[in-house]
Amino acid sequence: DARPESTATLRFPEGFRWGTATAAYQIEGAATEDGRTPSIWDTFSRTPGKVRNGDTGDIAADHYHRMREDVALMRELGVTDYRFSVAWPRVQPTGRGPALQKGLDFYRRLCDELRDAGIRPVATLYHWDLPQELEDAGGWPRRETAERFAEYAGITAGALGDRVATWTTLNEPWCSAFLGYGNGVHAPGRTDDADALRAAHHLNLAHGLAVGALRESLPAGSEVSLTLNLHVVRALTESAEDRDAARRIDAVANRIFLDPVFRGRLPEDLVRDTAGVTDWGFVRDGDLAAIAAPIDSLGLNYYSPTVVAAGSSESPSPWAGAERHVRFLPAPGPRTAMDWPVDADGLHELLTRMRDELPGVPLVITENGAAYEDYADPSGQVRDPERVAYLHGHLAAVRRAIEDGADVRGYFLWSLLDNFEWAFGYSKRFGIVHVDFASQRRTPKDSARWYAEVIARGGLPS
Ligand code: PNW
Repeated sequence: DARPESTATLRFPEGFRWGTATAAYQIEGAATEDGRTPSIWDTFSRTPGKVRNGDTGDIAADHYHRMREDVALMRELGVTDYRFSVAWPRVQPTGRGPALQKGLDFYRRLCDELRDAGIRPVATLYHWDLPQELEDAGGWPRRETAERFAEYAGITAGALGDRVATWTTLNEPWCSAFLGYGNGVHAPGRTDDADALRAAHHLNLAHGLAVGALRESLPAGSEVSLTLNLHVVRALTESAEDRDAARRIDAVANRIFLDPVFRGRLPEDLVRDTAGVTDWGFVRDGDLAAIAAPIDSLGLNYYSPTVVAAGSSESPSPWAGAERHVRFLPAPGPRTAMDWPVDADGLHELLTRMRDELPGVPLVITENGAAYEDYADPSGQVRDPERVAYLHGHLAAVRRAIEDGADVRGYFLWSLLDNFEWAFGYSKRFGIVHVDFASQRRTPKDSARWYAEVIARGGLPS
Protein backbone atom coordinates (compact mmCIF):
# COMPACT_ATOMS: atom_id res chain seq x y z
CA ASP A 1 0.00 0.00 0.00
CA ALA A 2 1.67 3.17 -1.22
CA ARG A 3 -0.66 5.56 0.60
CA PRO A 4 0.92 7.51 3.43
CA GLU A 5 -0.08 6.08 6.81
CA SER A 6 -0.80 9.54 8.14
CA THR A 7 -3.81 9.87 5.80
CA ALA A 8 -6.61 8.79 8.11
CA THR A 9 -9.70 7.18 6.64
CA LEU A 10 -13.24 7.05 7.99
CA ARG A 11 -13.71 3.42 7.07
CA PHE A 12 -16.92 1.70 6.03
CA PRO A 13 -17.68 -1.91 7.01
CA GLU A 14 -15.96 -4.77 5.21
CA GLY A 15 -18.09 -5.84 2.23
CA PHE A 16 -19.86 -2.48 1.92
CA ARG A 17 -21.23 -2.14 -1.63
CA TRP A 18 -20.05 0.91 -3.60
CA GLY A 19 -22.13 1.60 -6.67
CA THR A 20 -23.43 4.03 -9.22
CA ALA A 21 -27.00 4.20 -10.48
CA THR A 22 -28.80 5.07 -13.73
CA ALA A 23 -32.22 4.45 -15.29
CA ALA A 24 -33.11 3.21 -18.76
CA TYR A 25 -35.06 6.17 -20.15
CA GLN A 26 -32.55 8.64 -18.77
CA ILE A 27 -29.50 7.19 -20.54
CA GLU A 28 -30.31 4.57 -23.20
CA GLY A 29 -31.71 6.49 -26.14
CA ALA A 30 -32.39 4.15 -29.11
CA ALA A 31 -36.05 4.87 -28.46
CA THR A 32 -37.34 3.06 -31.54
CA GLU A 33 -34.70 0.35 -31.96
CA ASP A 34 -35.05 -3.42 -31.75
CA GLY A 35 -38.81 -3.29 -31.35
CA ARG A 36 -39.01 -0.88 -28.41
CA THR A 37 -42.37 0.91 -28.35
CA PRO A 38 -43.23 4.24 -26.70
CA SER A 39 -43.51 4.46 -22.96
CA ILE A 40 -45.44 7.17 -21.12
CA TRP A 41 -42.21 9.18 -20.97
CA ASP A 42 -41.84 9.14 -24.77
CA THR A 43 -45.39 10.45 -25.11
CA PHE A 44 -45.01 12.98 -22.32
CA SER A 45 -41.67 14.36 -23.48
CA ARG A 46 -43.07 14.81 -27.01
CA THR A 47 -45.99 16.81 -25.63
CA PRO A 48 -45.14 20.53 -25.91
CA GLY A 49 -44.62 22.27 -22.58
CA LYS A 50 -44.07 19.18 -20.46
CA VAL A 51 -40.26 18.90 -20.49
CA ARG A 52 -37.86 21.84 -20.42
CA ASN A 53 -36.56 22.85 -23.88
CA GLY A 54 -38.70 20.12 -25.46
CA ASP A 55 -36.00 17.57 -24.58
CA THR A 56 -36.76 13.86 -25.03
CA GLY A 57 -34.96 10.60 -24.25
CA ASP A 58 -34.77 9.69 -27.96
CA ILE A 59 -30.97 9.72 -27.87
CA ALA A 60 -30.16 10.61 -24.24
CA ALA A 61 -26.60 9.47 -23.44
CA ASP A 62 -26.81 6.88 -26.25
CA HIS A 63 -25.96 4.21 -23.70
CA TYR A 64 -27.74 1.55 -25.77
CA HIS A 65 -24.87 1.88 -28.26
CA ARG A 66 -22.12 2.79 -25.79
CA MET A 67 -22.78 0.27 -23.06
CA ARG A 68 -19.29 -1.28 -23.24
CA GLU A 69 -17.61 2.11 -22.90
CA ASP A 70 -19.83 2.93 -19.91
CA VAL A 71 -19.05 -0.34 -18.15
CA ALA A 72 -15.36 0.35 -18.78
CA LEU A 73 -15.79 3.72 -17.06
CA MET A 74 -17.21 1.94 -14.03
CA ARG A 75 -14.38 -0.54 -14.01
CA GLU A 76 -12.00 2.44 -13.86
CA LEU A 77 -13.96 3.82 -10.92
CA GLY A 78 -13.68 0.50 -9.13
CA VAL A 79 -17.37 0.25 -8.24
CA THR A 80 -18.50 -3.08 -6.82
CA ASP A 81 -22.14 -2.76 -8.00
CA TYR A 82 -24.13 -1.10 -10.78
CA ARG A 83 -27.82 -0.23 -10.47
CA PHE A 84 -29.59 0.06 -13.83
CA SER A 85 -33.19 -0.33 -14.89
CA VAL A 86 -34.80 -2.59 -17.45
CA ALA A 87 -37.03 -0.78 -19.96
CA TRP A 88 -40.39 -2.56 -19.89
CA PRO A 89 -41.20 -1.40 -23.49
CA ARG A 90 -38.02 -3.12 -24.75
CA VAL A 91 -38.89 -6.41 -23.11
CA GLN A 92 -42.67 -6.44 -23.54
CA PRO A 93 -43.51 -3.66 -26.03
CA THR A 94 -47.27 -3.72 -25.49
CA GLY A 95 -47.05 -4.50 -21.80
CA ARG A 96 -48.63 -7.87 -22.47
CA GLY A 97 -47.71 -11.20 -23.95
CA PRO A 98 -44.39 -12.86 -24.72
CA ALA A 99 -41.01 -11.21 -24.28
CA LEU A 100 -39.09 -9.62 -27.11
CA GLN A 101 -35.79 -11.47 -27.34
CA LYS A 102 -33.82 -8.51 -28.72
CA GLY A 103 -34.79 -6.39 -25.76
CA LEU A 104 -33.72 -9.03 -23.26
CA ASP A 105 -30.48 -9.55 -25.20
CA PHE A 106 -29.33 -6.01 -24.48
CA TYR A 107 -29.58 -6.58 -20.73
CA ARG A 108 -27.92 -9.99 -21.09
CA ARG A 109 -24.97 -8.38 -22.82
CA LEU A 110 -24.86 -5.65 -20.17
CA CYS A 111 -24.78 -8.26 -17.39
CA ASP A 112 -22.06 -10.24 -19.14
CA GLU A 113 -19.99 -7.10 -19.59
CA LEU A 114 -20.47 -6.28 -15.89
CA ARG A 115 -19.48 -9.81 -14.89
CA ASP A 116 -16.27 -9.50 -16.91
CA ALA A 117 -15.57 -6.22 -15.13
CA GLY A 118 -16.25 -7.79 -11.73
CA ILE A 119 -19.29 -5.58 -11.11
CA ARG A 120 -22.47 -6.91 -9.50
CA PRO A 121 -25.68 -6.14 -11.49
CA VAL A 122 -28.58 -4.62 -9.52
CA ALA A 123 -31.66 -4.41 -11.75
CA THR A 124 -34.71 -2.22 -11.24
CA LEU A 125 -37.76 -3.51 -13.10
CA TYR A 126 -39.67 -0.25 -13.20
CA HIS A 127 -38.05 3.16 -13.34
CA TRP A 128 -41.09 4.99 -14.74
CA ASP A 129 -41.27 3.80 -18.36
CA LEU A 130 -44.76 2.27 -18.48
CA PRO A 131 -45.62 0.94 -21.97
CA GLN A 132 -47.97 3.52 -23.48
CA GLU A 133 -50.52 0.82 -24.31
CA LEU A 134 -50.98 0.10 -20.62
CA GLU A 135 -51.49 3.80 -19.91
CA ASP A 136 -54.06 3.93 -22.71
CA ALA A 137 -55.86 1.07 -20.98
CA GLY A 138 -55.98 3.07 -17.72
CA GLY A 139 -52.43 3.17 -16.37
CA TRP A 140 -51.50 2.76 -12.71
CA PRO A 141 -54.92 3.78 -11.35
CA ARG A 142 -56.18 0.57 -12.95
CA ARG A 143 -55.72 -2.75 -11.18
CA GLU A 144 -54.79 -4.68 -14.33
CA THR A 145 -51.55 -2.71 -14.62
CA ALA A 146 -50.35 -4.33 -11.37
CA GLU A 147 -51.11 -7.78 -12.77
CA ARG A 148 -49.32 -7.00 -16.03
CA PHE A 149 -46.29 -5.78 -14.07
CA ALA A 150 -46.06 -9.04 -12.13
CA GLU A 151 -46.14 -10.95 -15.40
CA TYR A 152 -43.38 -8.79 -16.87
CA ALA A 153 -41.33 -9.24 -13.69
CA GLY A 154 -41.61 -13.02 -13.93
CA ILE A 155 -40.63 -13.07 -17.61
CA THR A 156 -37.65 -10.79 -17.07
CA ALA A 157 -36.43 -12.67 -14.02
CA GLY A 158 -36.80 -15.94 -15.91
CA ALA A 159 -34.52 -14.60 -18.63
CA LEU A 160 -31.95 -12.72 -16.54
CA GLY A 161 -32.22 -14.45 -13.17
CA ASP A 162 -28.94 -16.28 -13.55
CA ARG A 163 -27.12 -13.01 -14.17
CA VAL A 164 -28.68 -10.41 -11.84
CA ALA A 165 -27.77 -10.46 -8.14
CA THR A 166 -30.40 -8.05 -6.80
CA TRP A 167 -33.86 -7.26 -8.15
CA THR A 168 -35.69 -4.08 -7.29
CA THR A 169 -39.36 -4.09 -8.23
CA LEU A 170 -40.15 -0.36 -8.35
CA ASN A 171 -38.18 2.85 -8.18
CA GLU A 172 -39.92 5.54 -6.14
CA PRO A 173 -43.59 4.64 -6.49
CA TRP A 174 -44.34 7.98 -4.78
CA CYS A 175 -43.12 9.78 -7.91
CA SER A 176 -45.05 7.47 -10.24
CA ALA A 177 -48.31 7.94 -8.33
CA PHE A 178 -48.21 11.52 -7.15
CA LEU A 179 -46.09 13.31 -9.76
CA GLY A 180 -47.59 11.19 -12.55
CA TYR A 181 -51.29 11.30 -11.56
CA GLY A 182 -51.48 13.95 -8.80
CA ASN A 183 -49.74 17.14 -9.90
CA GLY A 184 -48.95 15.91 -13.41
CA VAL A 185 -45.33 17.09 -13.43
CA HIS A 186 -44.21 13.61 -14.53
CA ALA A 187 -45.67 11.27 -17.15
CA PRO A 188 -48.45 10.59 -17.87
CA GLY A 189 -49.24 14.10 -16.61
CA ARG A 190 -52.68 13.45 -15.14
CA THR A 191 -54.05 15.51 -12.25
CA ASP A 192 -56.63 13.75 -10.11
CA ASP A 193 -56.13 13.03 -6.40
CA ALA A 194 -58.33 9.93 -6.42
CA ASP A 195 -56.37 8.53 -9.38
CA ALA A 196 -53.09 9.27 -7.58
CA LEU A 197 -54.23 7.29 -4.51
CA ARG A 198 -55.51 4.45 -6.70
CA ALA A 199 -52.15 4.49 -8.49
CA ALA A 200 -50.28 4.32 -5.17
CA HIS A 201 -52.29 1.27 -4.12
CA HIS A 202 -51.84 -0.46 -7.46
CA LEU A 203 -48.12 0.26 -7.42
CA ASN A 204 -47.96 -1.35 -3.97
CA LEU A 205 -49.93 -4.29 -5.35
CA ALA A 206 -47.66 -4.46 -8.41
CA HIS A 207 -44.70 -4.67 -6.05
CA GLY A 208 -46.26 -7.42 -3.93
CA LEU A 209 -47.41 -9.52 -6.89
CA ALA A 210 -44.01 -9.08 -8.54
CA VAL A 211 -42.23 -10.29 -5.39
CA GLY A 212 -44.29 -13.47 -5.70
CA ALA A 213 -43.45 -13.85 -9.40
CA LEU A 214 -39.76 -13.17 -8.73
CA ARG A 215 -39.55 -15.76 -5.96
CA GLU A 216 -40.98 -18.32 -8.38
CA SER A 217 -38.56 -17.53 -11.20
CA LEU A 218 -35.33 -16.71 -9.39
CA PRO A 219 -32.56 -18.98 -8.16
CA ALA A 220 -32.28 -19.32 -4.38
CA GLY A 221 -30.12 -16.61 -2.85
CA SER A 222 -31.33 -13.83 -5.16
CA GLU A 223 -32.07 -10.60 -3.35
CA VAL A 224 -35.48 -8.95 -3.85
CA SER A 225 -35.97 -5.32 -2.91
CA LEU A 226 -38.01 -2.15 -3.32
CA THR A 227 -36.73 1.43 -3.62
CA LEU A 228 -38.65 4.26 -1.94
CA ASN A 229 -37.95 7.97 -1.88
CA LEU A 230 -39.07 8.48 1.69
CA HIS A 231 -39.53 12.10 2.63
CA VAL A 232 -37.68 13.44 5.65
CA VAL A 233 -40.46 15.70 6.91
CA ARG A 234 -39.70 18.34 9.54
CA ALA A 235 -42.30 20.44 11.32
CA LEU A 236 -41.34 24.13 11.36
CA THR A 237 -42.15 24.38 15.09
CA GLU A 238 -43.15 22.00 17.85
CA SER A 239 -46.72 23.38 17.84
CA ALA A 240 -49.50 20.80 17.60
CA GLU A 241 -50.66 22.39 14.32
CA ASP A 242 -47.26 22.20 12.65
CA ARG A 243 -46.70 18.66 13.92
CA ASP A 244 -50.05 17.66 12.47
CA ALA A 245 -49.02 19.09 9.09
CA ALA A 246 -45.88 16.92 9.25
CA ARG A 247 -47.98 13.88 10.20
CA ARG A 248 -50.22 14.38 7.15
CA ILE A 249 -47.28 14.52 4.77
CA ASP A 250 -45.59 11.57 6.47
CA ALA A 251 -48.80 9.58 5.90
CA VAL A 252 -49.27 10.40 2.21
CA ALA A 253 -45.58 10.30 1.27
CA ASN A 254 -44.06 7.59 3.50
CA ARG A 255 -46.45 5.43 5.49
CA ILE A 256 -48.69 4.94 2.42
CA PHE A 257 -45.90 2.62 1.21
CA LEU A 258 -44.17 1.50 4.41
CA ASP A 259 -47.29 0.30 6.25
CA PRO A 260 -48.68 -1.92 3.46
CA VAL A 261 -45.26 -3.30 2.49
CA PHE A 262 -43.91 -3.99 5.98
CA ARG A 263 -47.05 -4.32 8.11
CA GLY A 264 -49.78 -5.38 5.68
CA ARG A 265 -52.07 -2.47 6.55
CA LEU A 266 -53.07 1.01 5.45
CA PRO A 267 -52.31 3.93 7.77
CA GLU A 268 -55.58 4.76 9.55
CA ASP A 269 -54.87 8.48 9.58
CA LEU A 270 -54.28 8.44 5.81
CA VAL A 271 -57.64 6.79 5.20
CA ARG A 272 -59.26 9.41 7.45
CA ASP A 273 -57.40 12.36 5.88
CA THR A 274 -58.36 11.28 2.34
CA ALA A 275 -62.01 10.37 3.05
CA GLY A 276 -63.16 13.30 0.91
CA VAL A 277 -61.09 12.02 -2.02
CA THR A 278 -61.74 8.28 -2.00
CA ASP A 279 -63.31 5.55 0.12
CA TRP A 280 -60.41 3.20 -0.81
CA GLY A 281 -62.99 0.78 -2.23
CA PHE A 282 -60.42 -0.34 -4.80
CA VAL A 283 -58.47 -2.17 -2.05
CA ARG A 284 -59.65 -5.77 -2.27
CA ASP A 285 -59.46 -8.57 0.29
CA GLY A 286 -56.05 -10.15 0.14
CA ASP A 287 -54.31 -7.15 -1.45
CA LEU A 288 -52.56 -6.05 1.72
CA ALA A 289 -51.33 -9.58 2.45
CA ALA A 290 -49.93 -9.81 -1.09
CA ILE A 291 -48.25 -6.40 -0.74
CA ALA A 292 -46.59 -7.50 2.51
CA ALA A 293 -44.68 -10.38 0.87
CA PRO A 294 -41.30 -10.41 2.66
CA ILE A 295 -38.41 -8.66 0.90
CA ASP A 296 -34.69 -8.93 1.56
CA SER A 297 -33.74 -5.27 1.81
CA LEU A 298 -35.14 -1.76 1.43
CA GLY A 299 -33.62 0.70 -1.03
CA LEU A 300 -33.72 4.37 -0.05
CA ASN A 301 -33.21 7.35 -2.34
CA TYR A 302 -32.36 10.55 -0.51
CA TYR A 303 -31.71 14.04 -1.83
CA SER A 304 -33.06 16.60 0.66
CA PRO A 305 -35.56 17.16 3.50
CA THR A 306 -38.97 18.84 3.48
CA VAL A 307 -40.05 21.52 5.99
CA VAL A 308 -43.77 21.99 6.65
CA ALA A 309 -46.10 24.08 8.79
CA ALA A 310 -49.84 24.44 9.22
CA GLY A 311 -51.33 26.50 6.39
CA SER A 312 -52.23 25.74 2.83
CA SER A 313 -50.62 25.49 -0.58
CA GLU A 314 -51.56 25.28 -4.21
CA SER A 315 -53.42 22.63 -6.09
CA PRO A 316 -52.90 20.49 -8.17
CA SER A 317 -50.38 19.07 -5.78
CA PRO A 318 -48.75 15.70 -5.16
CA TRP A 319 -50.30 15.58 -1.65
CA ALA A 320 -53.79 14.17 -2.32
CA GLY A 321 -55.61 16.99 -0.54
CA ALA A 322 -53.15 17.42 2.33
CA GLU A 323 -52.04 20.65 0.63
CA ARG A 324 -55.19 22.32 1.99
CA HIS A 325 -53.71 21.91 5.49
CA VAL A 326 -49.99 22.21 4.84
CA ARG A 327 -47.58 24.95 3.89
CA PHE A 328 -44.15 24.04 2.48
CA LEU A 329 -41.17 26.14 3.48
CA PRO A 330 -37.79 26.58 1.92
CA ALA A 331 -35.27 24.80 4.11
CA PRO A 332 -32.39 27.06 5.10
CA GLY A 333 -28.86 26.75 3.79
CA PRO A 334 -27.15 26.08 0.46
CA ARG A 335 -28.96 24.66 -2.58
CA THR A 336 -28.07 22.46 -5.50
CA ALA A 337 -28.82 23.39 -9.13
CA MET A 338 -32.25 21.73 -8.61
CA ASP A 339 -32.79 24.33 -5.87
CA TRP A 340 -32.92 21.41 -3.42
CA PRO A 341 -31.46 22.15 0.01
CA VAL A 342 -28.21 20.44 0.97
CA ASP A 343 -28.83 18.70 4.29
CA ALA A 344 -26.81 15.59 5.06
CA ASP A 345 -28.32 15.30 8.56
CA GLY A 346 -31.58 14.39 6.85
CA LEU A 347 -29.96 11.22 5.52
CA HIS A 348 -28.79 10.27 9.01
CA GLU A 349 -32.29 10.98 10.30
CA LEU A 350 -33.85 8.76 7.63
CA LEU A 351 -31.48 5.86 8.28
CA THR A 352 -31.90 5.93 12.05
CA ARG A 353 -35.69 6.11 11.67
CA MET A 354 -35.60 2.99 9.50
CA ARG A 355 -33.26 1.35 12.05
CA ASP A 356 -35.95 1.91 14.69
CA GLU A 357 -39.06 1.16 12.62
CA LEU A 358 -37.81 -1.73 10.49
CA PRO A 359 -35.47 -3.75 12.67
CA GLY A 360 -33.95 -6.65 10.74
CA VAL A 361 -34.42 -5.03 7.33
CA PRO A 362 -31.06 -4.35 5.61
CA LEU A 363 -30.91 -0.86 4.10
CA VAL A 364 -29.25 0.24 0.88
CA ILE A 365 -28.92 3.84 -0.31
CA THR A 366 -30.01 3.26 -3.91
CA GLU A 367 -29.65 6.93 -4.89
CA ASN A 368 -27.91 9.98 -3.51
CA GLY A 369 -26.18 12.75 -5.36
CA ALA A 370 -26.64 16.28 -6.65
CA ALA A 371 -27.04 18.40 -9.76
CA TYR A 372 -24.53 21.22 -10.14
CA GLU A 373 -23.09 23.23 -12.93
CA ASP A 374 -19.63 22.00 -13.75
CA TYR A 375 -16.74 23.84 -15.28
CA ALA A 376 -14.10 22.67 -17.74
CA ASP A 377 -10.79 24.28 -16.86
CA PRO A 378 -8.27 25.15 -19.63
CA SER A 379 -6.66 21.71 -19.38
CA GLY A 380 -10.03 20.09 -20.10
CA GLN A 381 -10.53 18.77 -16.55
CA VAL A 382 -14.14 18.98 -15.42
CA ARG A 383 -14.33 20.56 -11.97
CA ASP A 384 -17.32 19.99 -9.69
CA PRO A 385 -16.23 20.95 -6.19
CA GLU A 386 -19.78 21.38 -4.84
CA ARG A 387 -20.66 17.82 -5.81
CA VAL A 388 -17.58 16.49 -4.05
CA ALA A 389 -18.56 18.44 -0.93
CA TYR A 390 -22.16 17.18 -1.15
CA LEU A 391 -21.05 13.56 -1.54
CA HIS A 392 -18.50 13.80 1.26
CA GLY A 393 -21.09 15.22 3.65
CA HIS A 394 -23.70 12.61 2.78
CA LEU A 395 -21.31 9.66 2.97
CA ALA A 396 -20.13 10.94 6.36
CA ALA A 397 -23.80 10.94 7.44
CA VAL A 398 -24.18 7.34 6.23
CA ARG A 399 -21.14 6.30 8.21
CA ARG A 400 -22.46 8.06 11.31
CA ALA A 401 -25.78 6.20 10.91
CA ILE A 402 -23.90 2.89 10.63
CA GLU A 403 -22.04 3.72 13.86
CA ASP A 404 -25.42 4.45 15.42
CA GLY A 405 -26.63 0.98 14.51
CA ALA A 406 -28.34 1.38 11.12
CA ASP A 407 -27.77 -1.73 8.98
CA VAL A 408 -26.66 0.02 5.78
CA ARG A 409 -25.17 -2.37 3.25
CA GLY A 410 -24.32 -0.12 0.33
CA TYR A 411 -24.40 3.26 -1.40
CA PHE A 412 -25.28 3.97 -5.04
CA LEU A 413 -24.28 7.37 -6.30
CA TRP A 414 -26.80 9.10 -8.58
CA SER A 415 -25.60 9.23 -11.22
CA LEU A 416 -22.85 7.65 -13.27
CA LEU A 417 -23.58 9.90 -16.27
CA ASP A 418 -25.18 13.25 -16.95
CA ASN A 419 -28.59 12.27 -18.29
CA PHE A 420 -32.22 13.11 -19.09
CA GLU A 421 -33.41 14.62 -15.81
CA TRP A 422 -37.16 14.05 -16.39
CA ALA A 423 -39.15 17.30 -16.50
CA PHE A 424 -35.84 19.25 -16.51
CA GLY A 425 -34.53 17.50 -19.61
CA TYR A 426 -30.78 17.90 -20.11
CA SER A 427 -30.64 21.18 -18.21
CA LYS A 428 -29.61 19.49 -14.94
CA ARG A 429 -26.46 17.42 -14.64
CA PHE A 430 -26.25 14.76 -11.91
CA GLY A 431 -23.35 12.76 -13.39
CA ILE A 432 -19.89 12.18 -11.97
CA VAL A 433 -19.02 11.66 -15.64
CA HIS A 434 -19.73 14.64 -17.90
CA VAL A 435 -21.56 13.88 -21.15
CA ASP A 436 -21.30 16.22 -24.11
CA PHE A 437 -24.71 15.51 -25.64
CA ALA A 438 -23.60 16.74 -29.08
CA SER A 439 -20.59 14.43 -29.42
CA GLN A 440 -21.57 11.87 -26.72
CA ARG A 441 -18.06 12.26 -25.36
CA ARG A 442 -17.67 11.13 -21.74
CA THR A 443 -15.30 13.00 -19.41
CA PRO A 444 -14.96 11.94 -15.77
CA LYS A 445 -15.36 14.92 -13.44
CA ASP A 446 -13.27 15.57 -10.32
CA SER A 447 -16.06 13.86 -8.35
CA ALA A 448 -15.43 10.64 -10.30
CA ARG A 449 -11.77 10.67 -9.29
CA TRP A 450 -12.78 11.48 -5.72
CA TYR A 451 -15.30 8.59 -5.63
CA ALA A 452 -12.74 6.15 -7.06
CA GLU A 453 -10.41 7.15 -4.24
CA VAL A 454 -13.14 6.61 -1.61
CA ILE A 455 -13.85 3.15 -3.01
CA ALA A 456 -10.15 2.25 -3.14
CA ARG A 457 -9.65 3.31 0.49
CA GLY A 458 -12.92 1.75 1.66
CA GLY A 459 -13.94 5.05 3.18
CA LEU A 460 -13.62 8.80 3.35
CA PRO A 461 -10.50 10.85 3.79
CA SER A 462 -11.04 12.40 7.22
C1 PNW B 1 -35.23 10.51 -8.55
N1 PNW B 1 -39.33 15.14 -6.50
O1 PNW B 1 -36.24 11.33 -9.04
C2 PNW B 1 -35.14 9.43 -9.60
O2 PNW B 1 -35.15 8.12 -9.11
C3 PNW B 1 -34.06 9.64 -10.60
O3 PNW B 1 -34.42 9.02 -11.80
C4 PNW B 1 -33.79 11.13 -10.76
O4 PNW B 1 -32.94 11.43 -11.81
C5 PNW B 1 -33.22 11.61 -9.44
O5 PNW B 1 -34.09 11.29 -8.35
C6 PNW B 1 -32.92 13.10 -9.39
O6 PNW B 1 -34.10 13.84 -9.56
C7 PNW B 1 -36.95 12.27 -8.33
O7 PNW B 1 -39.74 16.09 -7.18
C8 PNW B 1 -37.53 13.28 -9.08
O8 PNW B 1 -39.61 15.01 -5.28
C9 PNW B 1 -38.32 14.22 -8.47
C10 PNW B 1 -38.52 14.15 -7.10
C11 PNW B 1 -37.95 13.14 -6.35
C12 PNW B 1 -37.16 12.20 -6.97
